[in-house]
Amino acid sequence: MSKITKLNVIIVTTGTVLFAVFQIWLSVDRSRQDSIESRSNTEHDGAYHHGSAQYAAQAAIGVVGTISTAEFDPMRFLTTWNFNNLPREERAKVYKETRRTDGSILREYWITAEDKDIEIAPGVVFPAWTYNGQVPGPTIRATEGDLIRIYFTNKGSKPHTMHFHGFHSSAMDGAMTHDFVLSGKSFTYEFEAAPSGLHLYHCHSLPISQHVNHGLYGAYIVDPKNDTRPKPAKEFVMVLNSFDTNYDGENEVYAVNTKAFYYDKNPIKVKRGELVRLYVVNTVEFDPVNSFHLHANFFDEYRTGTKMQPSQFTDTTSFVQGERSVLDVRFREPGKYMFHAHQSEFTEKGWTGMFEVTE
Ligand SMILES: [Cu+2]
Repeated sequence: MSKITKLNVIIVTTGTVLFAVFQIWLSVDRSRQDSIESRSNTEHDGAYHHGSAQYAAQAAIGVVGTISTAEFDPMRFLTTWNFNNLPREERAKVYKETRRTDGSILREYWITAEDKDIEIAPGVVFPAWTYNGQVPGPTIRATEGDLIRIYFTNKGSKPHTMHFHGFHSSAMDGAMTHDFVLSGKSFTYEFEAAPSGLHLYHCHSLPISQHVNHGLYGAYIVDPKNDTRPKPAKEFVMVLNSFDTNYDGENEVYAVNTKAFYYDKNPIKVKRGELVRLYVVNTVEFDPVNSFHLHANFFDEYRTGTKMQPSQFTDTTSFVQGERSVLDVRFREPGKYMFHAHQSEFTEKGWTGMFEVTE
C-alpha cells in the first residue's frame, strides 16, 4: 500500500467516523423532535407552543456546535465577486481591471487549484480540491463584452481545468484530455464575457463527478450591457452544493455555499419591500434534481438570466446539475422565512436557510 493510498484510507475513515457522529446528532435531533411533536399534540398547556424558546431549542433540526468561518465565511461569500472582500493590496495579487479603448474592461484573474481540508459541518472535515483554497471557488463577474483572462496554475495533486459555461473558442473549453492542466503546470484562459446571464465554471478533468464533488466549481455572472430589469437593492450568490464524504456515490451533506445549516443558524438580513436578487447555481453531483423553495413569498425567476423578462412567478423551482436561475424577490412582511430544497432529505442534511426581514 503506497503512502498516498494509506493516507486516503485514513482520511476516508476519519471522514466516515466524523460523519457518523454528525448523523447521530441528526437522528437524536429528529427523535427529540418526534417526541416533542407527539407531546405537543396531547398537551396543550402552552409549554411547547410554536414560537416559544423552549420549543425552538428542542424541536429544531440541524447540527450541534458551531462551525469555523475563519477560512471561509458563507455570509461574506454571498456578496463577494471579483475578490471585492479583500483589502486593496491582497486583491491586486489575484485580480486586475484595465479599461480598454472601446470602453469595456479587461479583467484578469489569478486562480490556483490546490488541495485543502475544509469544514463542511461542525467537526466534519472534507479533503477538498479547491480554486484559491475555497469552496465554492471565487465568483467571477463581468459585463457583457468585457475580456476575461485567467492565469490558472495547478498546485493540486490531480490534473485540473477550468471549464466555463458561456461563449468561447474550443481552445478555451478546458474539457478534452489534452486540455487537462497537470500538477505543477499553468494555462491561460481568455474569452469575451457573453452571453449575459448567470453561468458557472467547473473542473472538467476525469472522472468529472469526483472533481466536482471535491469542490472545483464557482459562479460566473455576466451582467447585461443594457439591463432593463428593476435594479436590486441587495444581491446574493448562492451555490447549491453537496459532499460525498465516504465516496459511495451518494451525498452525506447538502448545503448552500458549503457549510451545512449555516444560514439556518445565521439568517440573511433583508428589508421588507426592497428588491433582493439571488444568483442560484446548482452544482450537486449524484442527485439528478435539486430545488429551491421559499416560504410565504414568491419570486420572479429569470432562468439562466439570459432574458430581461421573468420566465415565471413562483415559490419553488428545480435545477438539474449545472442549471441556474436569477431569482428576484420582495418580501411582503417582516419576520423569518425559510428557504430550502423541497427534497426533504437535502433539507435535513444541511440545505436549509432563513431570511430575516425587518422594516
Ligand atoms: Cu479537477
